[in-house]
Amino acid sequence: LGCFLLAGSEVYQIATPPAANLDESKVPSYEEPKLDLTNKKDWKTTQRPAILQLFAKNVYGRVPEQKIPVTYETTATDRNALGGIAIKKEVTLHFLPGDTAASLHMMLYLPKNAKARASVPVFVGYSFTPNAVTDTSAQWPLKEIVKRGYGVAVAWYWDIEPDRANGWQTGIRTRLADKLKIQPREWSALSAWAWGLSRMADYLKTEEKVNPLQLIVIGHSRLGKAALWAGANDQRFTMVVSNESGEGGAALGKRDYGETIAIINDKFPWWFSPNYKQYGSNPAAMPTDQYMLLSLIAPRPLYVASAIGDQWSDPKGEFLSAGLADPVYHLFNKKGLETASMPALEHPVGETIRYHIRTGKHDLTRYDWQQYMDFADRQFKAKK
Ligand code: GTR
Repeated sequence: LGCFLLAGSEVYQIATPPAANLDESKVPSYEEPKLDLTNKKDWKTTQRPAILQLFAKNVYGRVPEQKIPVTYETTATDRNALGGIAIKKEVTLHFLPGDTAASLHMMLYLPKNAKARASVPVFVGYSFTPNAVTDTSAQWPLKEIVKRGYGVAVAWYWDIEPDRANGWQTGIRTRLADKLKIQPREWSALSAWAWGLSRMADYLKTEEKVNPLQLIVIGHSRLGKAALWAGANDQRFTMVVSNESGEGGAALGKRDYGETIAIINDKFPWWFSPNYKQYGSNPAAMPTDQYMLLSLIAPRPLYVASAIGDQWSDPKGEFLSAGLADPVYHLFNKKGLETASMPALEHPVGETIRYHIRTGKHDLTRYDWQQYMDFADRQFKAKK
């Protein structure tokens, strides 16, 4: 009937998931929870906090609000990085005195030619690879980003929690349990990764060359889920980019296409809260859906991107989800996606919510980055 997955001493009970549906004509009808919107004030003071809580309770677990002292150690500075166009700093964020493993190793690249007193917008995100590899990774076209006047702050997500079933035992969920006053099973790997992104933001606020009002949180796939959850919790991220975040990210969970809640909880139970498991067999019972997570980003600029070769992430479900967030943007007199028909390949659409679907497979590409920078240029132009 079901199976048990043992992850350290954590026990997750999961029903064996049915195979994914990848046929649009076989998508069963589904109903989305309705937001009963009234005005901006009510949204900010009542509805938004309530929805955030629902996601913490049912999907990701909490992100602890407890503040802890963090020390910053600059371990290297290269004033001639990326062929001479960037200043590269390597900064370790120490979360626990005397515990070298409770730390995050961040790389920060800033354009060298920025005017003496100017500060720059910065992309903040995790990479799938350790720093030495990320430096030359195709997913991080650092030179091109820096040339366009953006900074990049990037770290390997395994520093916060190794991405495997028992990762929580050696990651910060265990190491910081006392300090943060939260037990490991009250949150999840995704919440831990989101927490780490906020700690990067804390550091960036101390860098005078970084514009504290232009922090763009970005992530691909599972790291896109983390970026969205971080952006929902931490409004210091003034723009949010989801690159093919799919199930548990931008895609609608009640829409049965591609990866499902049952499949993702079966394969990656540690990403989500134990409570999320119950919705695998009954997504209709879920009080939330992912468009509500996107709504929590409002009125900040949001970019949701898909790839045609990445049907597992449900491009259409990501597009529909982005559009369903429009009404909350309207409360702030902002235009959101404003279209019900999916655009052609490589034809980004939308105003404060932007969407594209491109040719190619599941990946974070140069094309994607170019669209994010074009979007950020427009969003931040007035303030640059
Ligand atoms: C897949 C997973 C997706 C996505 C992806 C990734 O295996 O099913 O939800 O997160 O991994 O992170 O590349």
